[in-house]
Amino acid sequence: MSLFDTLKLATYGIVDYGYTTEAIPATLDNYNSWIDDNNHLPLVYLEGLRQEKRQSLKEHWPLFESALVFLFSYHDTHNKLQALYQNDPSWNGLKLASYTLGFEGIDYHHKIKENLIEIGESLKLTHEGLEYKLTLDTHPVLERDLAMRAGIGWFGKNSMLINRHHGSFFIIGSLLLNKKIQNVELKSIETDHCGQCTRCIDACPTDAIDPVSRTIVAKDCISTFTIEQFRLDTVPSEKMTLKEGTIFGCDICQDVCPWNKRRDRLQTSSHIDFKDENQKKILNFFLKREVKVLAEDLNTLSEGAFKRLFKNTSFERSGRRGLYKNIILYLKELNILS
Ligand code: B12
Ligand code: SF4
Ligand code: SF4
Repeated sequence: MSLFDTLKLATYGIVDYGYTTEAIPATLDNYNSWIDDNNHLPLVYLEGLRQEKRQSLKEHWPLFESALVFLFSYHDTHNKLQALYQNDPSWNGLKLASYTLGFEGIDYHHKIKENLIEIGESLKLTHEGLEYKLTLDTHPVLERDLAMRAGIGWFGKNSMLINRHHGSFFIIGSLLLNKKIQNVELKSIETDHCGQCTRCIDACPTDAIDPVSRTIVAKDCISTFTIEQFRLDTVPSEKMTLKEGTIFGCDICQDVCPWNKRRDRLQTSSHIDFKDENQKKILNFFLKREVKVLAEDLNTLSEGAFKRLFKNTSFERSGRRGLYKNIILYLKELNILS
């Protein structure tokens, strides 16, 4: 039986996994020069001590010997959201990053963390003396590079890690291990499959993708502005636009990618059937009401009330104020507000 089956990985929505013993990122120089060129700003948490820790997994966790890297897909949710944007007459024109509705509408930092702990604990049962440490987005680890080293994808020109069979709509979650483990299939490093394509570069509304370095200029990315800069009152990049309705995160450079389109076609269900309570709450609050009414609600709700309403969702972290700021910019750009 493969490790995939033994660990019941499919039950967690994992679509692929890989294994590596390499502690040092293969594209470290690219990361360091990205920081030196200040392309990370305003994301200062990527520099300093956290930059040093990213230089090697042993800097982050001295016990590191190997890693299992998992891809947690939310492509199905992405398809349902696309169906809603295309076919639901009650949709108000706003768009949310599709990961916010994936994972039952629960913040993936919580949901996938639980999954990783369960997988780690079951690995311990069969590997004496095994210890693990998980890495999931917020840890000082170059996770796309880790997945690349594990042989489960390449860096697209949009800077996403793309998997040949599963596209890029997935979250990377990994277990760092204090031992090397046996009976794991080793995958060879994936080659570049972007070829001459430039669809993501052409589609990005803010020209945030640097085609030469294959990285993005963080300050120009809608995702930075709408998710990370939630305390701002001003618009720091002259390129910023939310005209397309992207009020929380942005999927545009992935929507257009042929490697996701291929996956879209393989998906059998694309009904707009969001069943989970959190999903329904998010949809009804953000995507199904007149945008001006939504803005008024966000303006009058207290921060505490908003956090209670969206507890355990991706919106709890960013809070009310950031979303209000995003929606006001959208309304102004559409000349609905002056
Ligand atoms: C900071 C950050 C952001 C920033 C900056 C993104 C960026 N592209 O750098 C912002 C806020 C903009 C952001 C946005 C998003 N993010 Co984010 N983010 C991160 C975080 C915390 C660090 C990324 C980082 O180190 N960036 C620095 C750049 C230089 O490194 P890199 O992106 O890993 O790119 C490598 C390659 O590009 C390579 N490289 C560089 N130049 C070149 C040139 C060549 C020729 C080659 C071959 C390689 C190469 O070197 C780099 C270093 O290894 C990671 C989690 C983590 N701990 O890694 C999540 C992560 C990258 N984000 C993720 C997601 C889902 C998103 C969004 C889709 C969310 C959304 N819907 O809005 C968008 C996508 C925007 C985009 N096109 O990248 C996922 C990506 C999954 C995937 N399939 O790749 C991650 C891995 C989180 C996770 N655990 O799943 N994010
Ligand atoms: S996430 Fe949106 S703004 Fe950022 S690079 Fe992709 S298309 Fe551009
Ligand atoms: S849209 Fe084209 S260039 Fe961009 S990541 Fe996908 S295949 Fe690569």
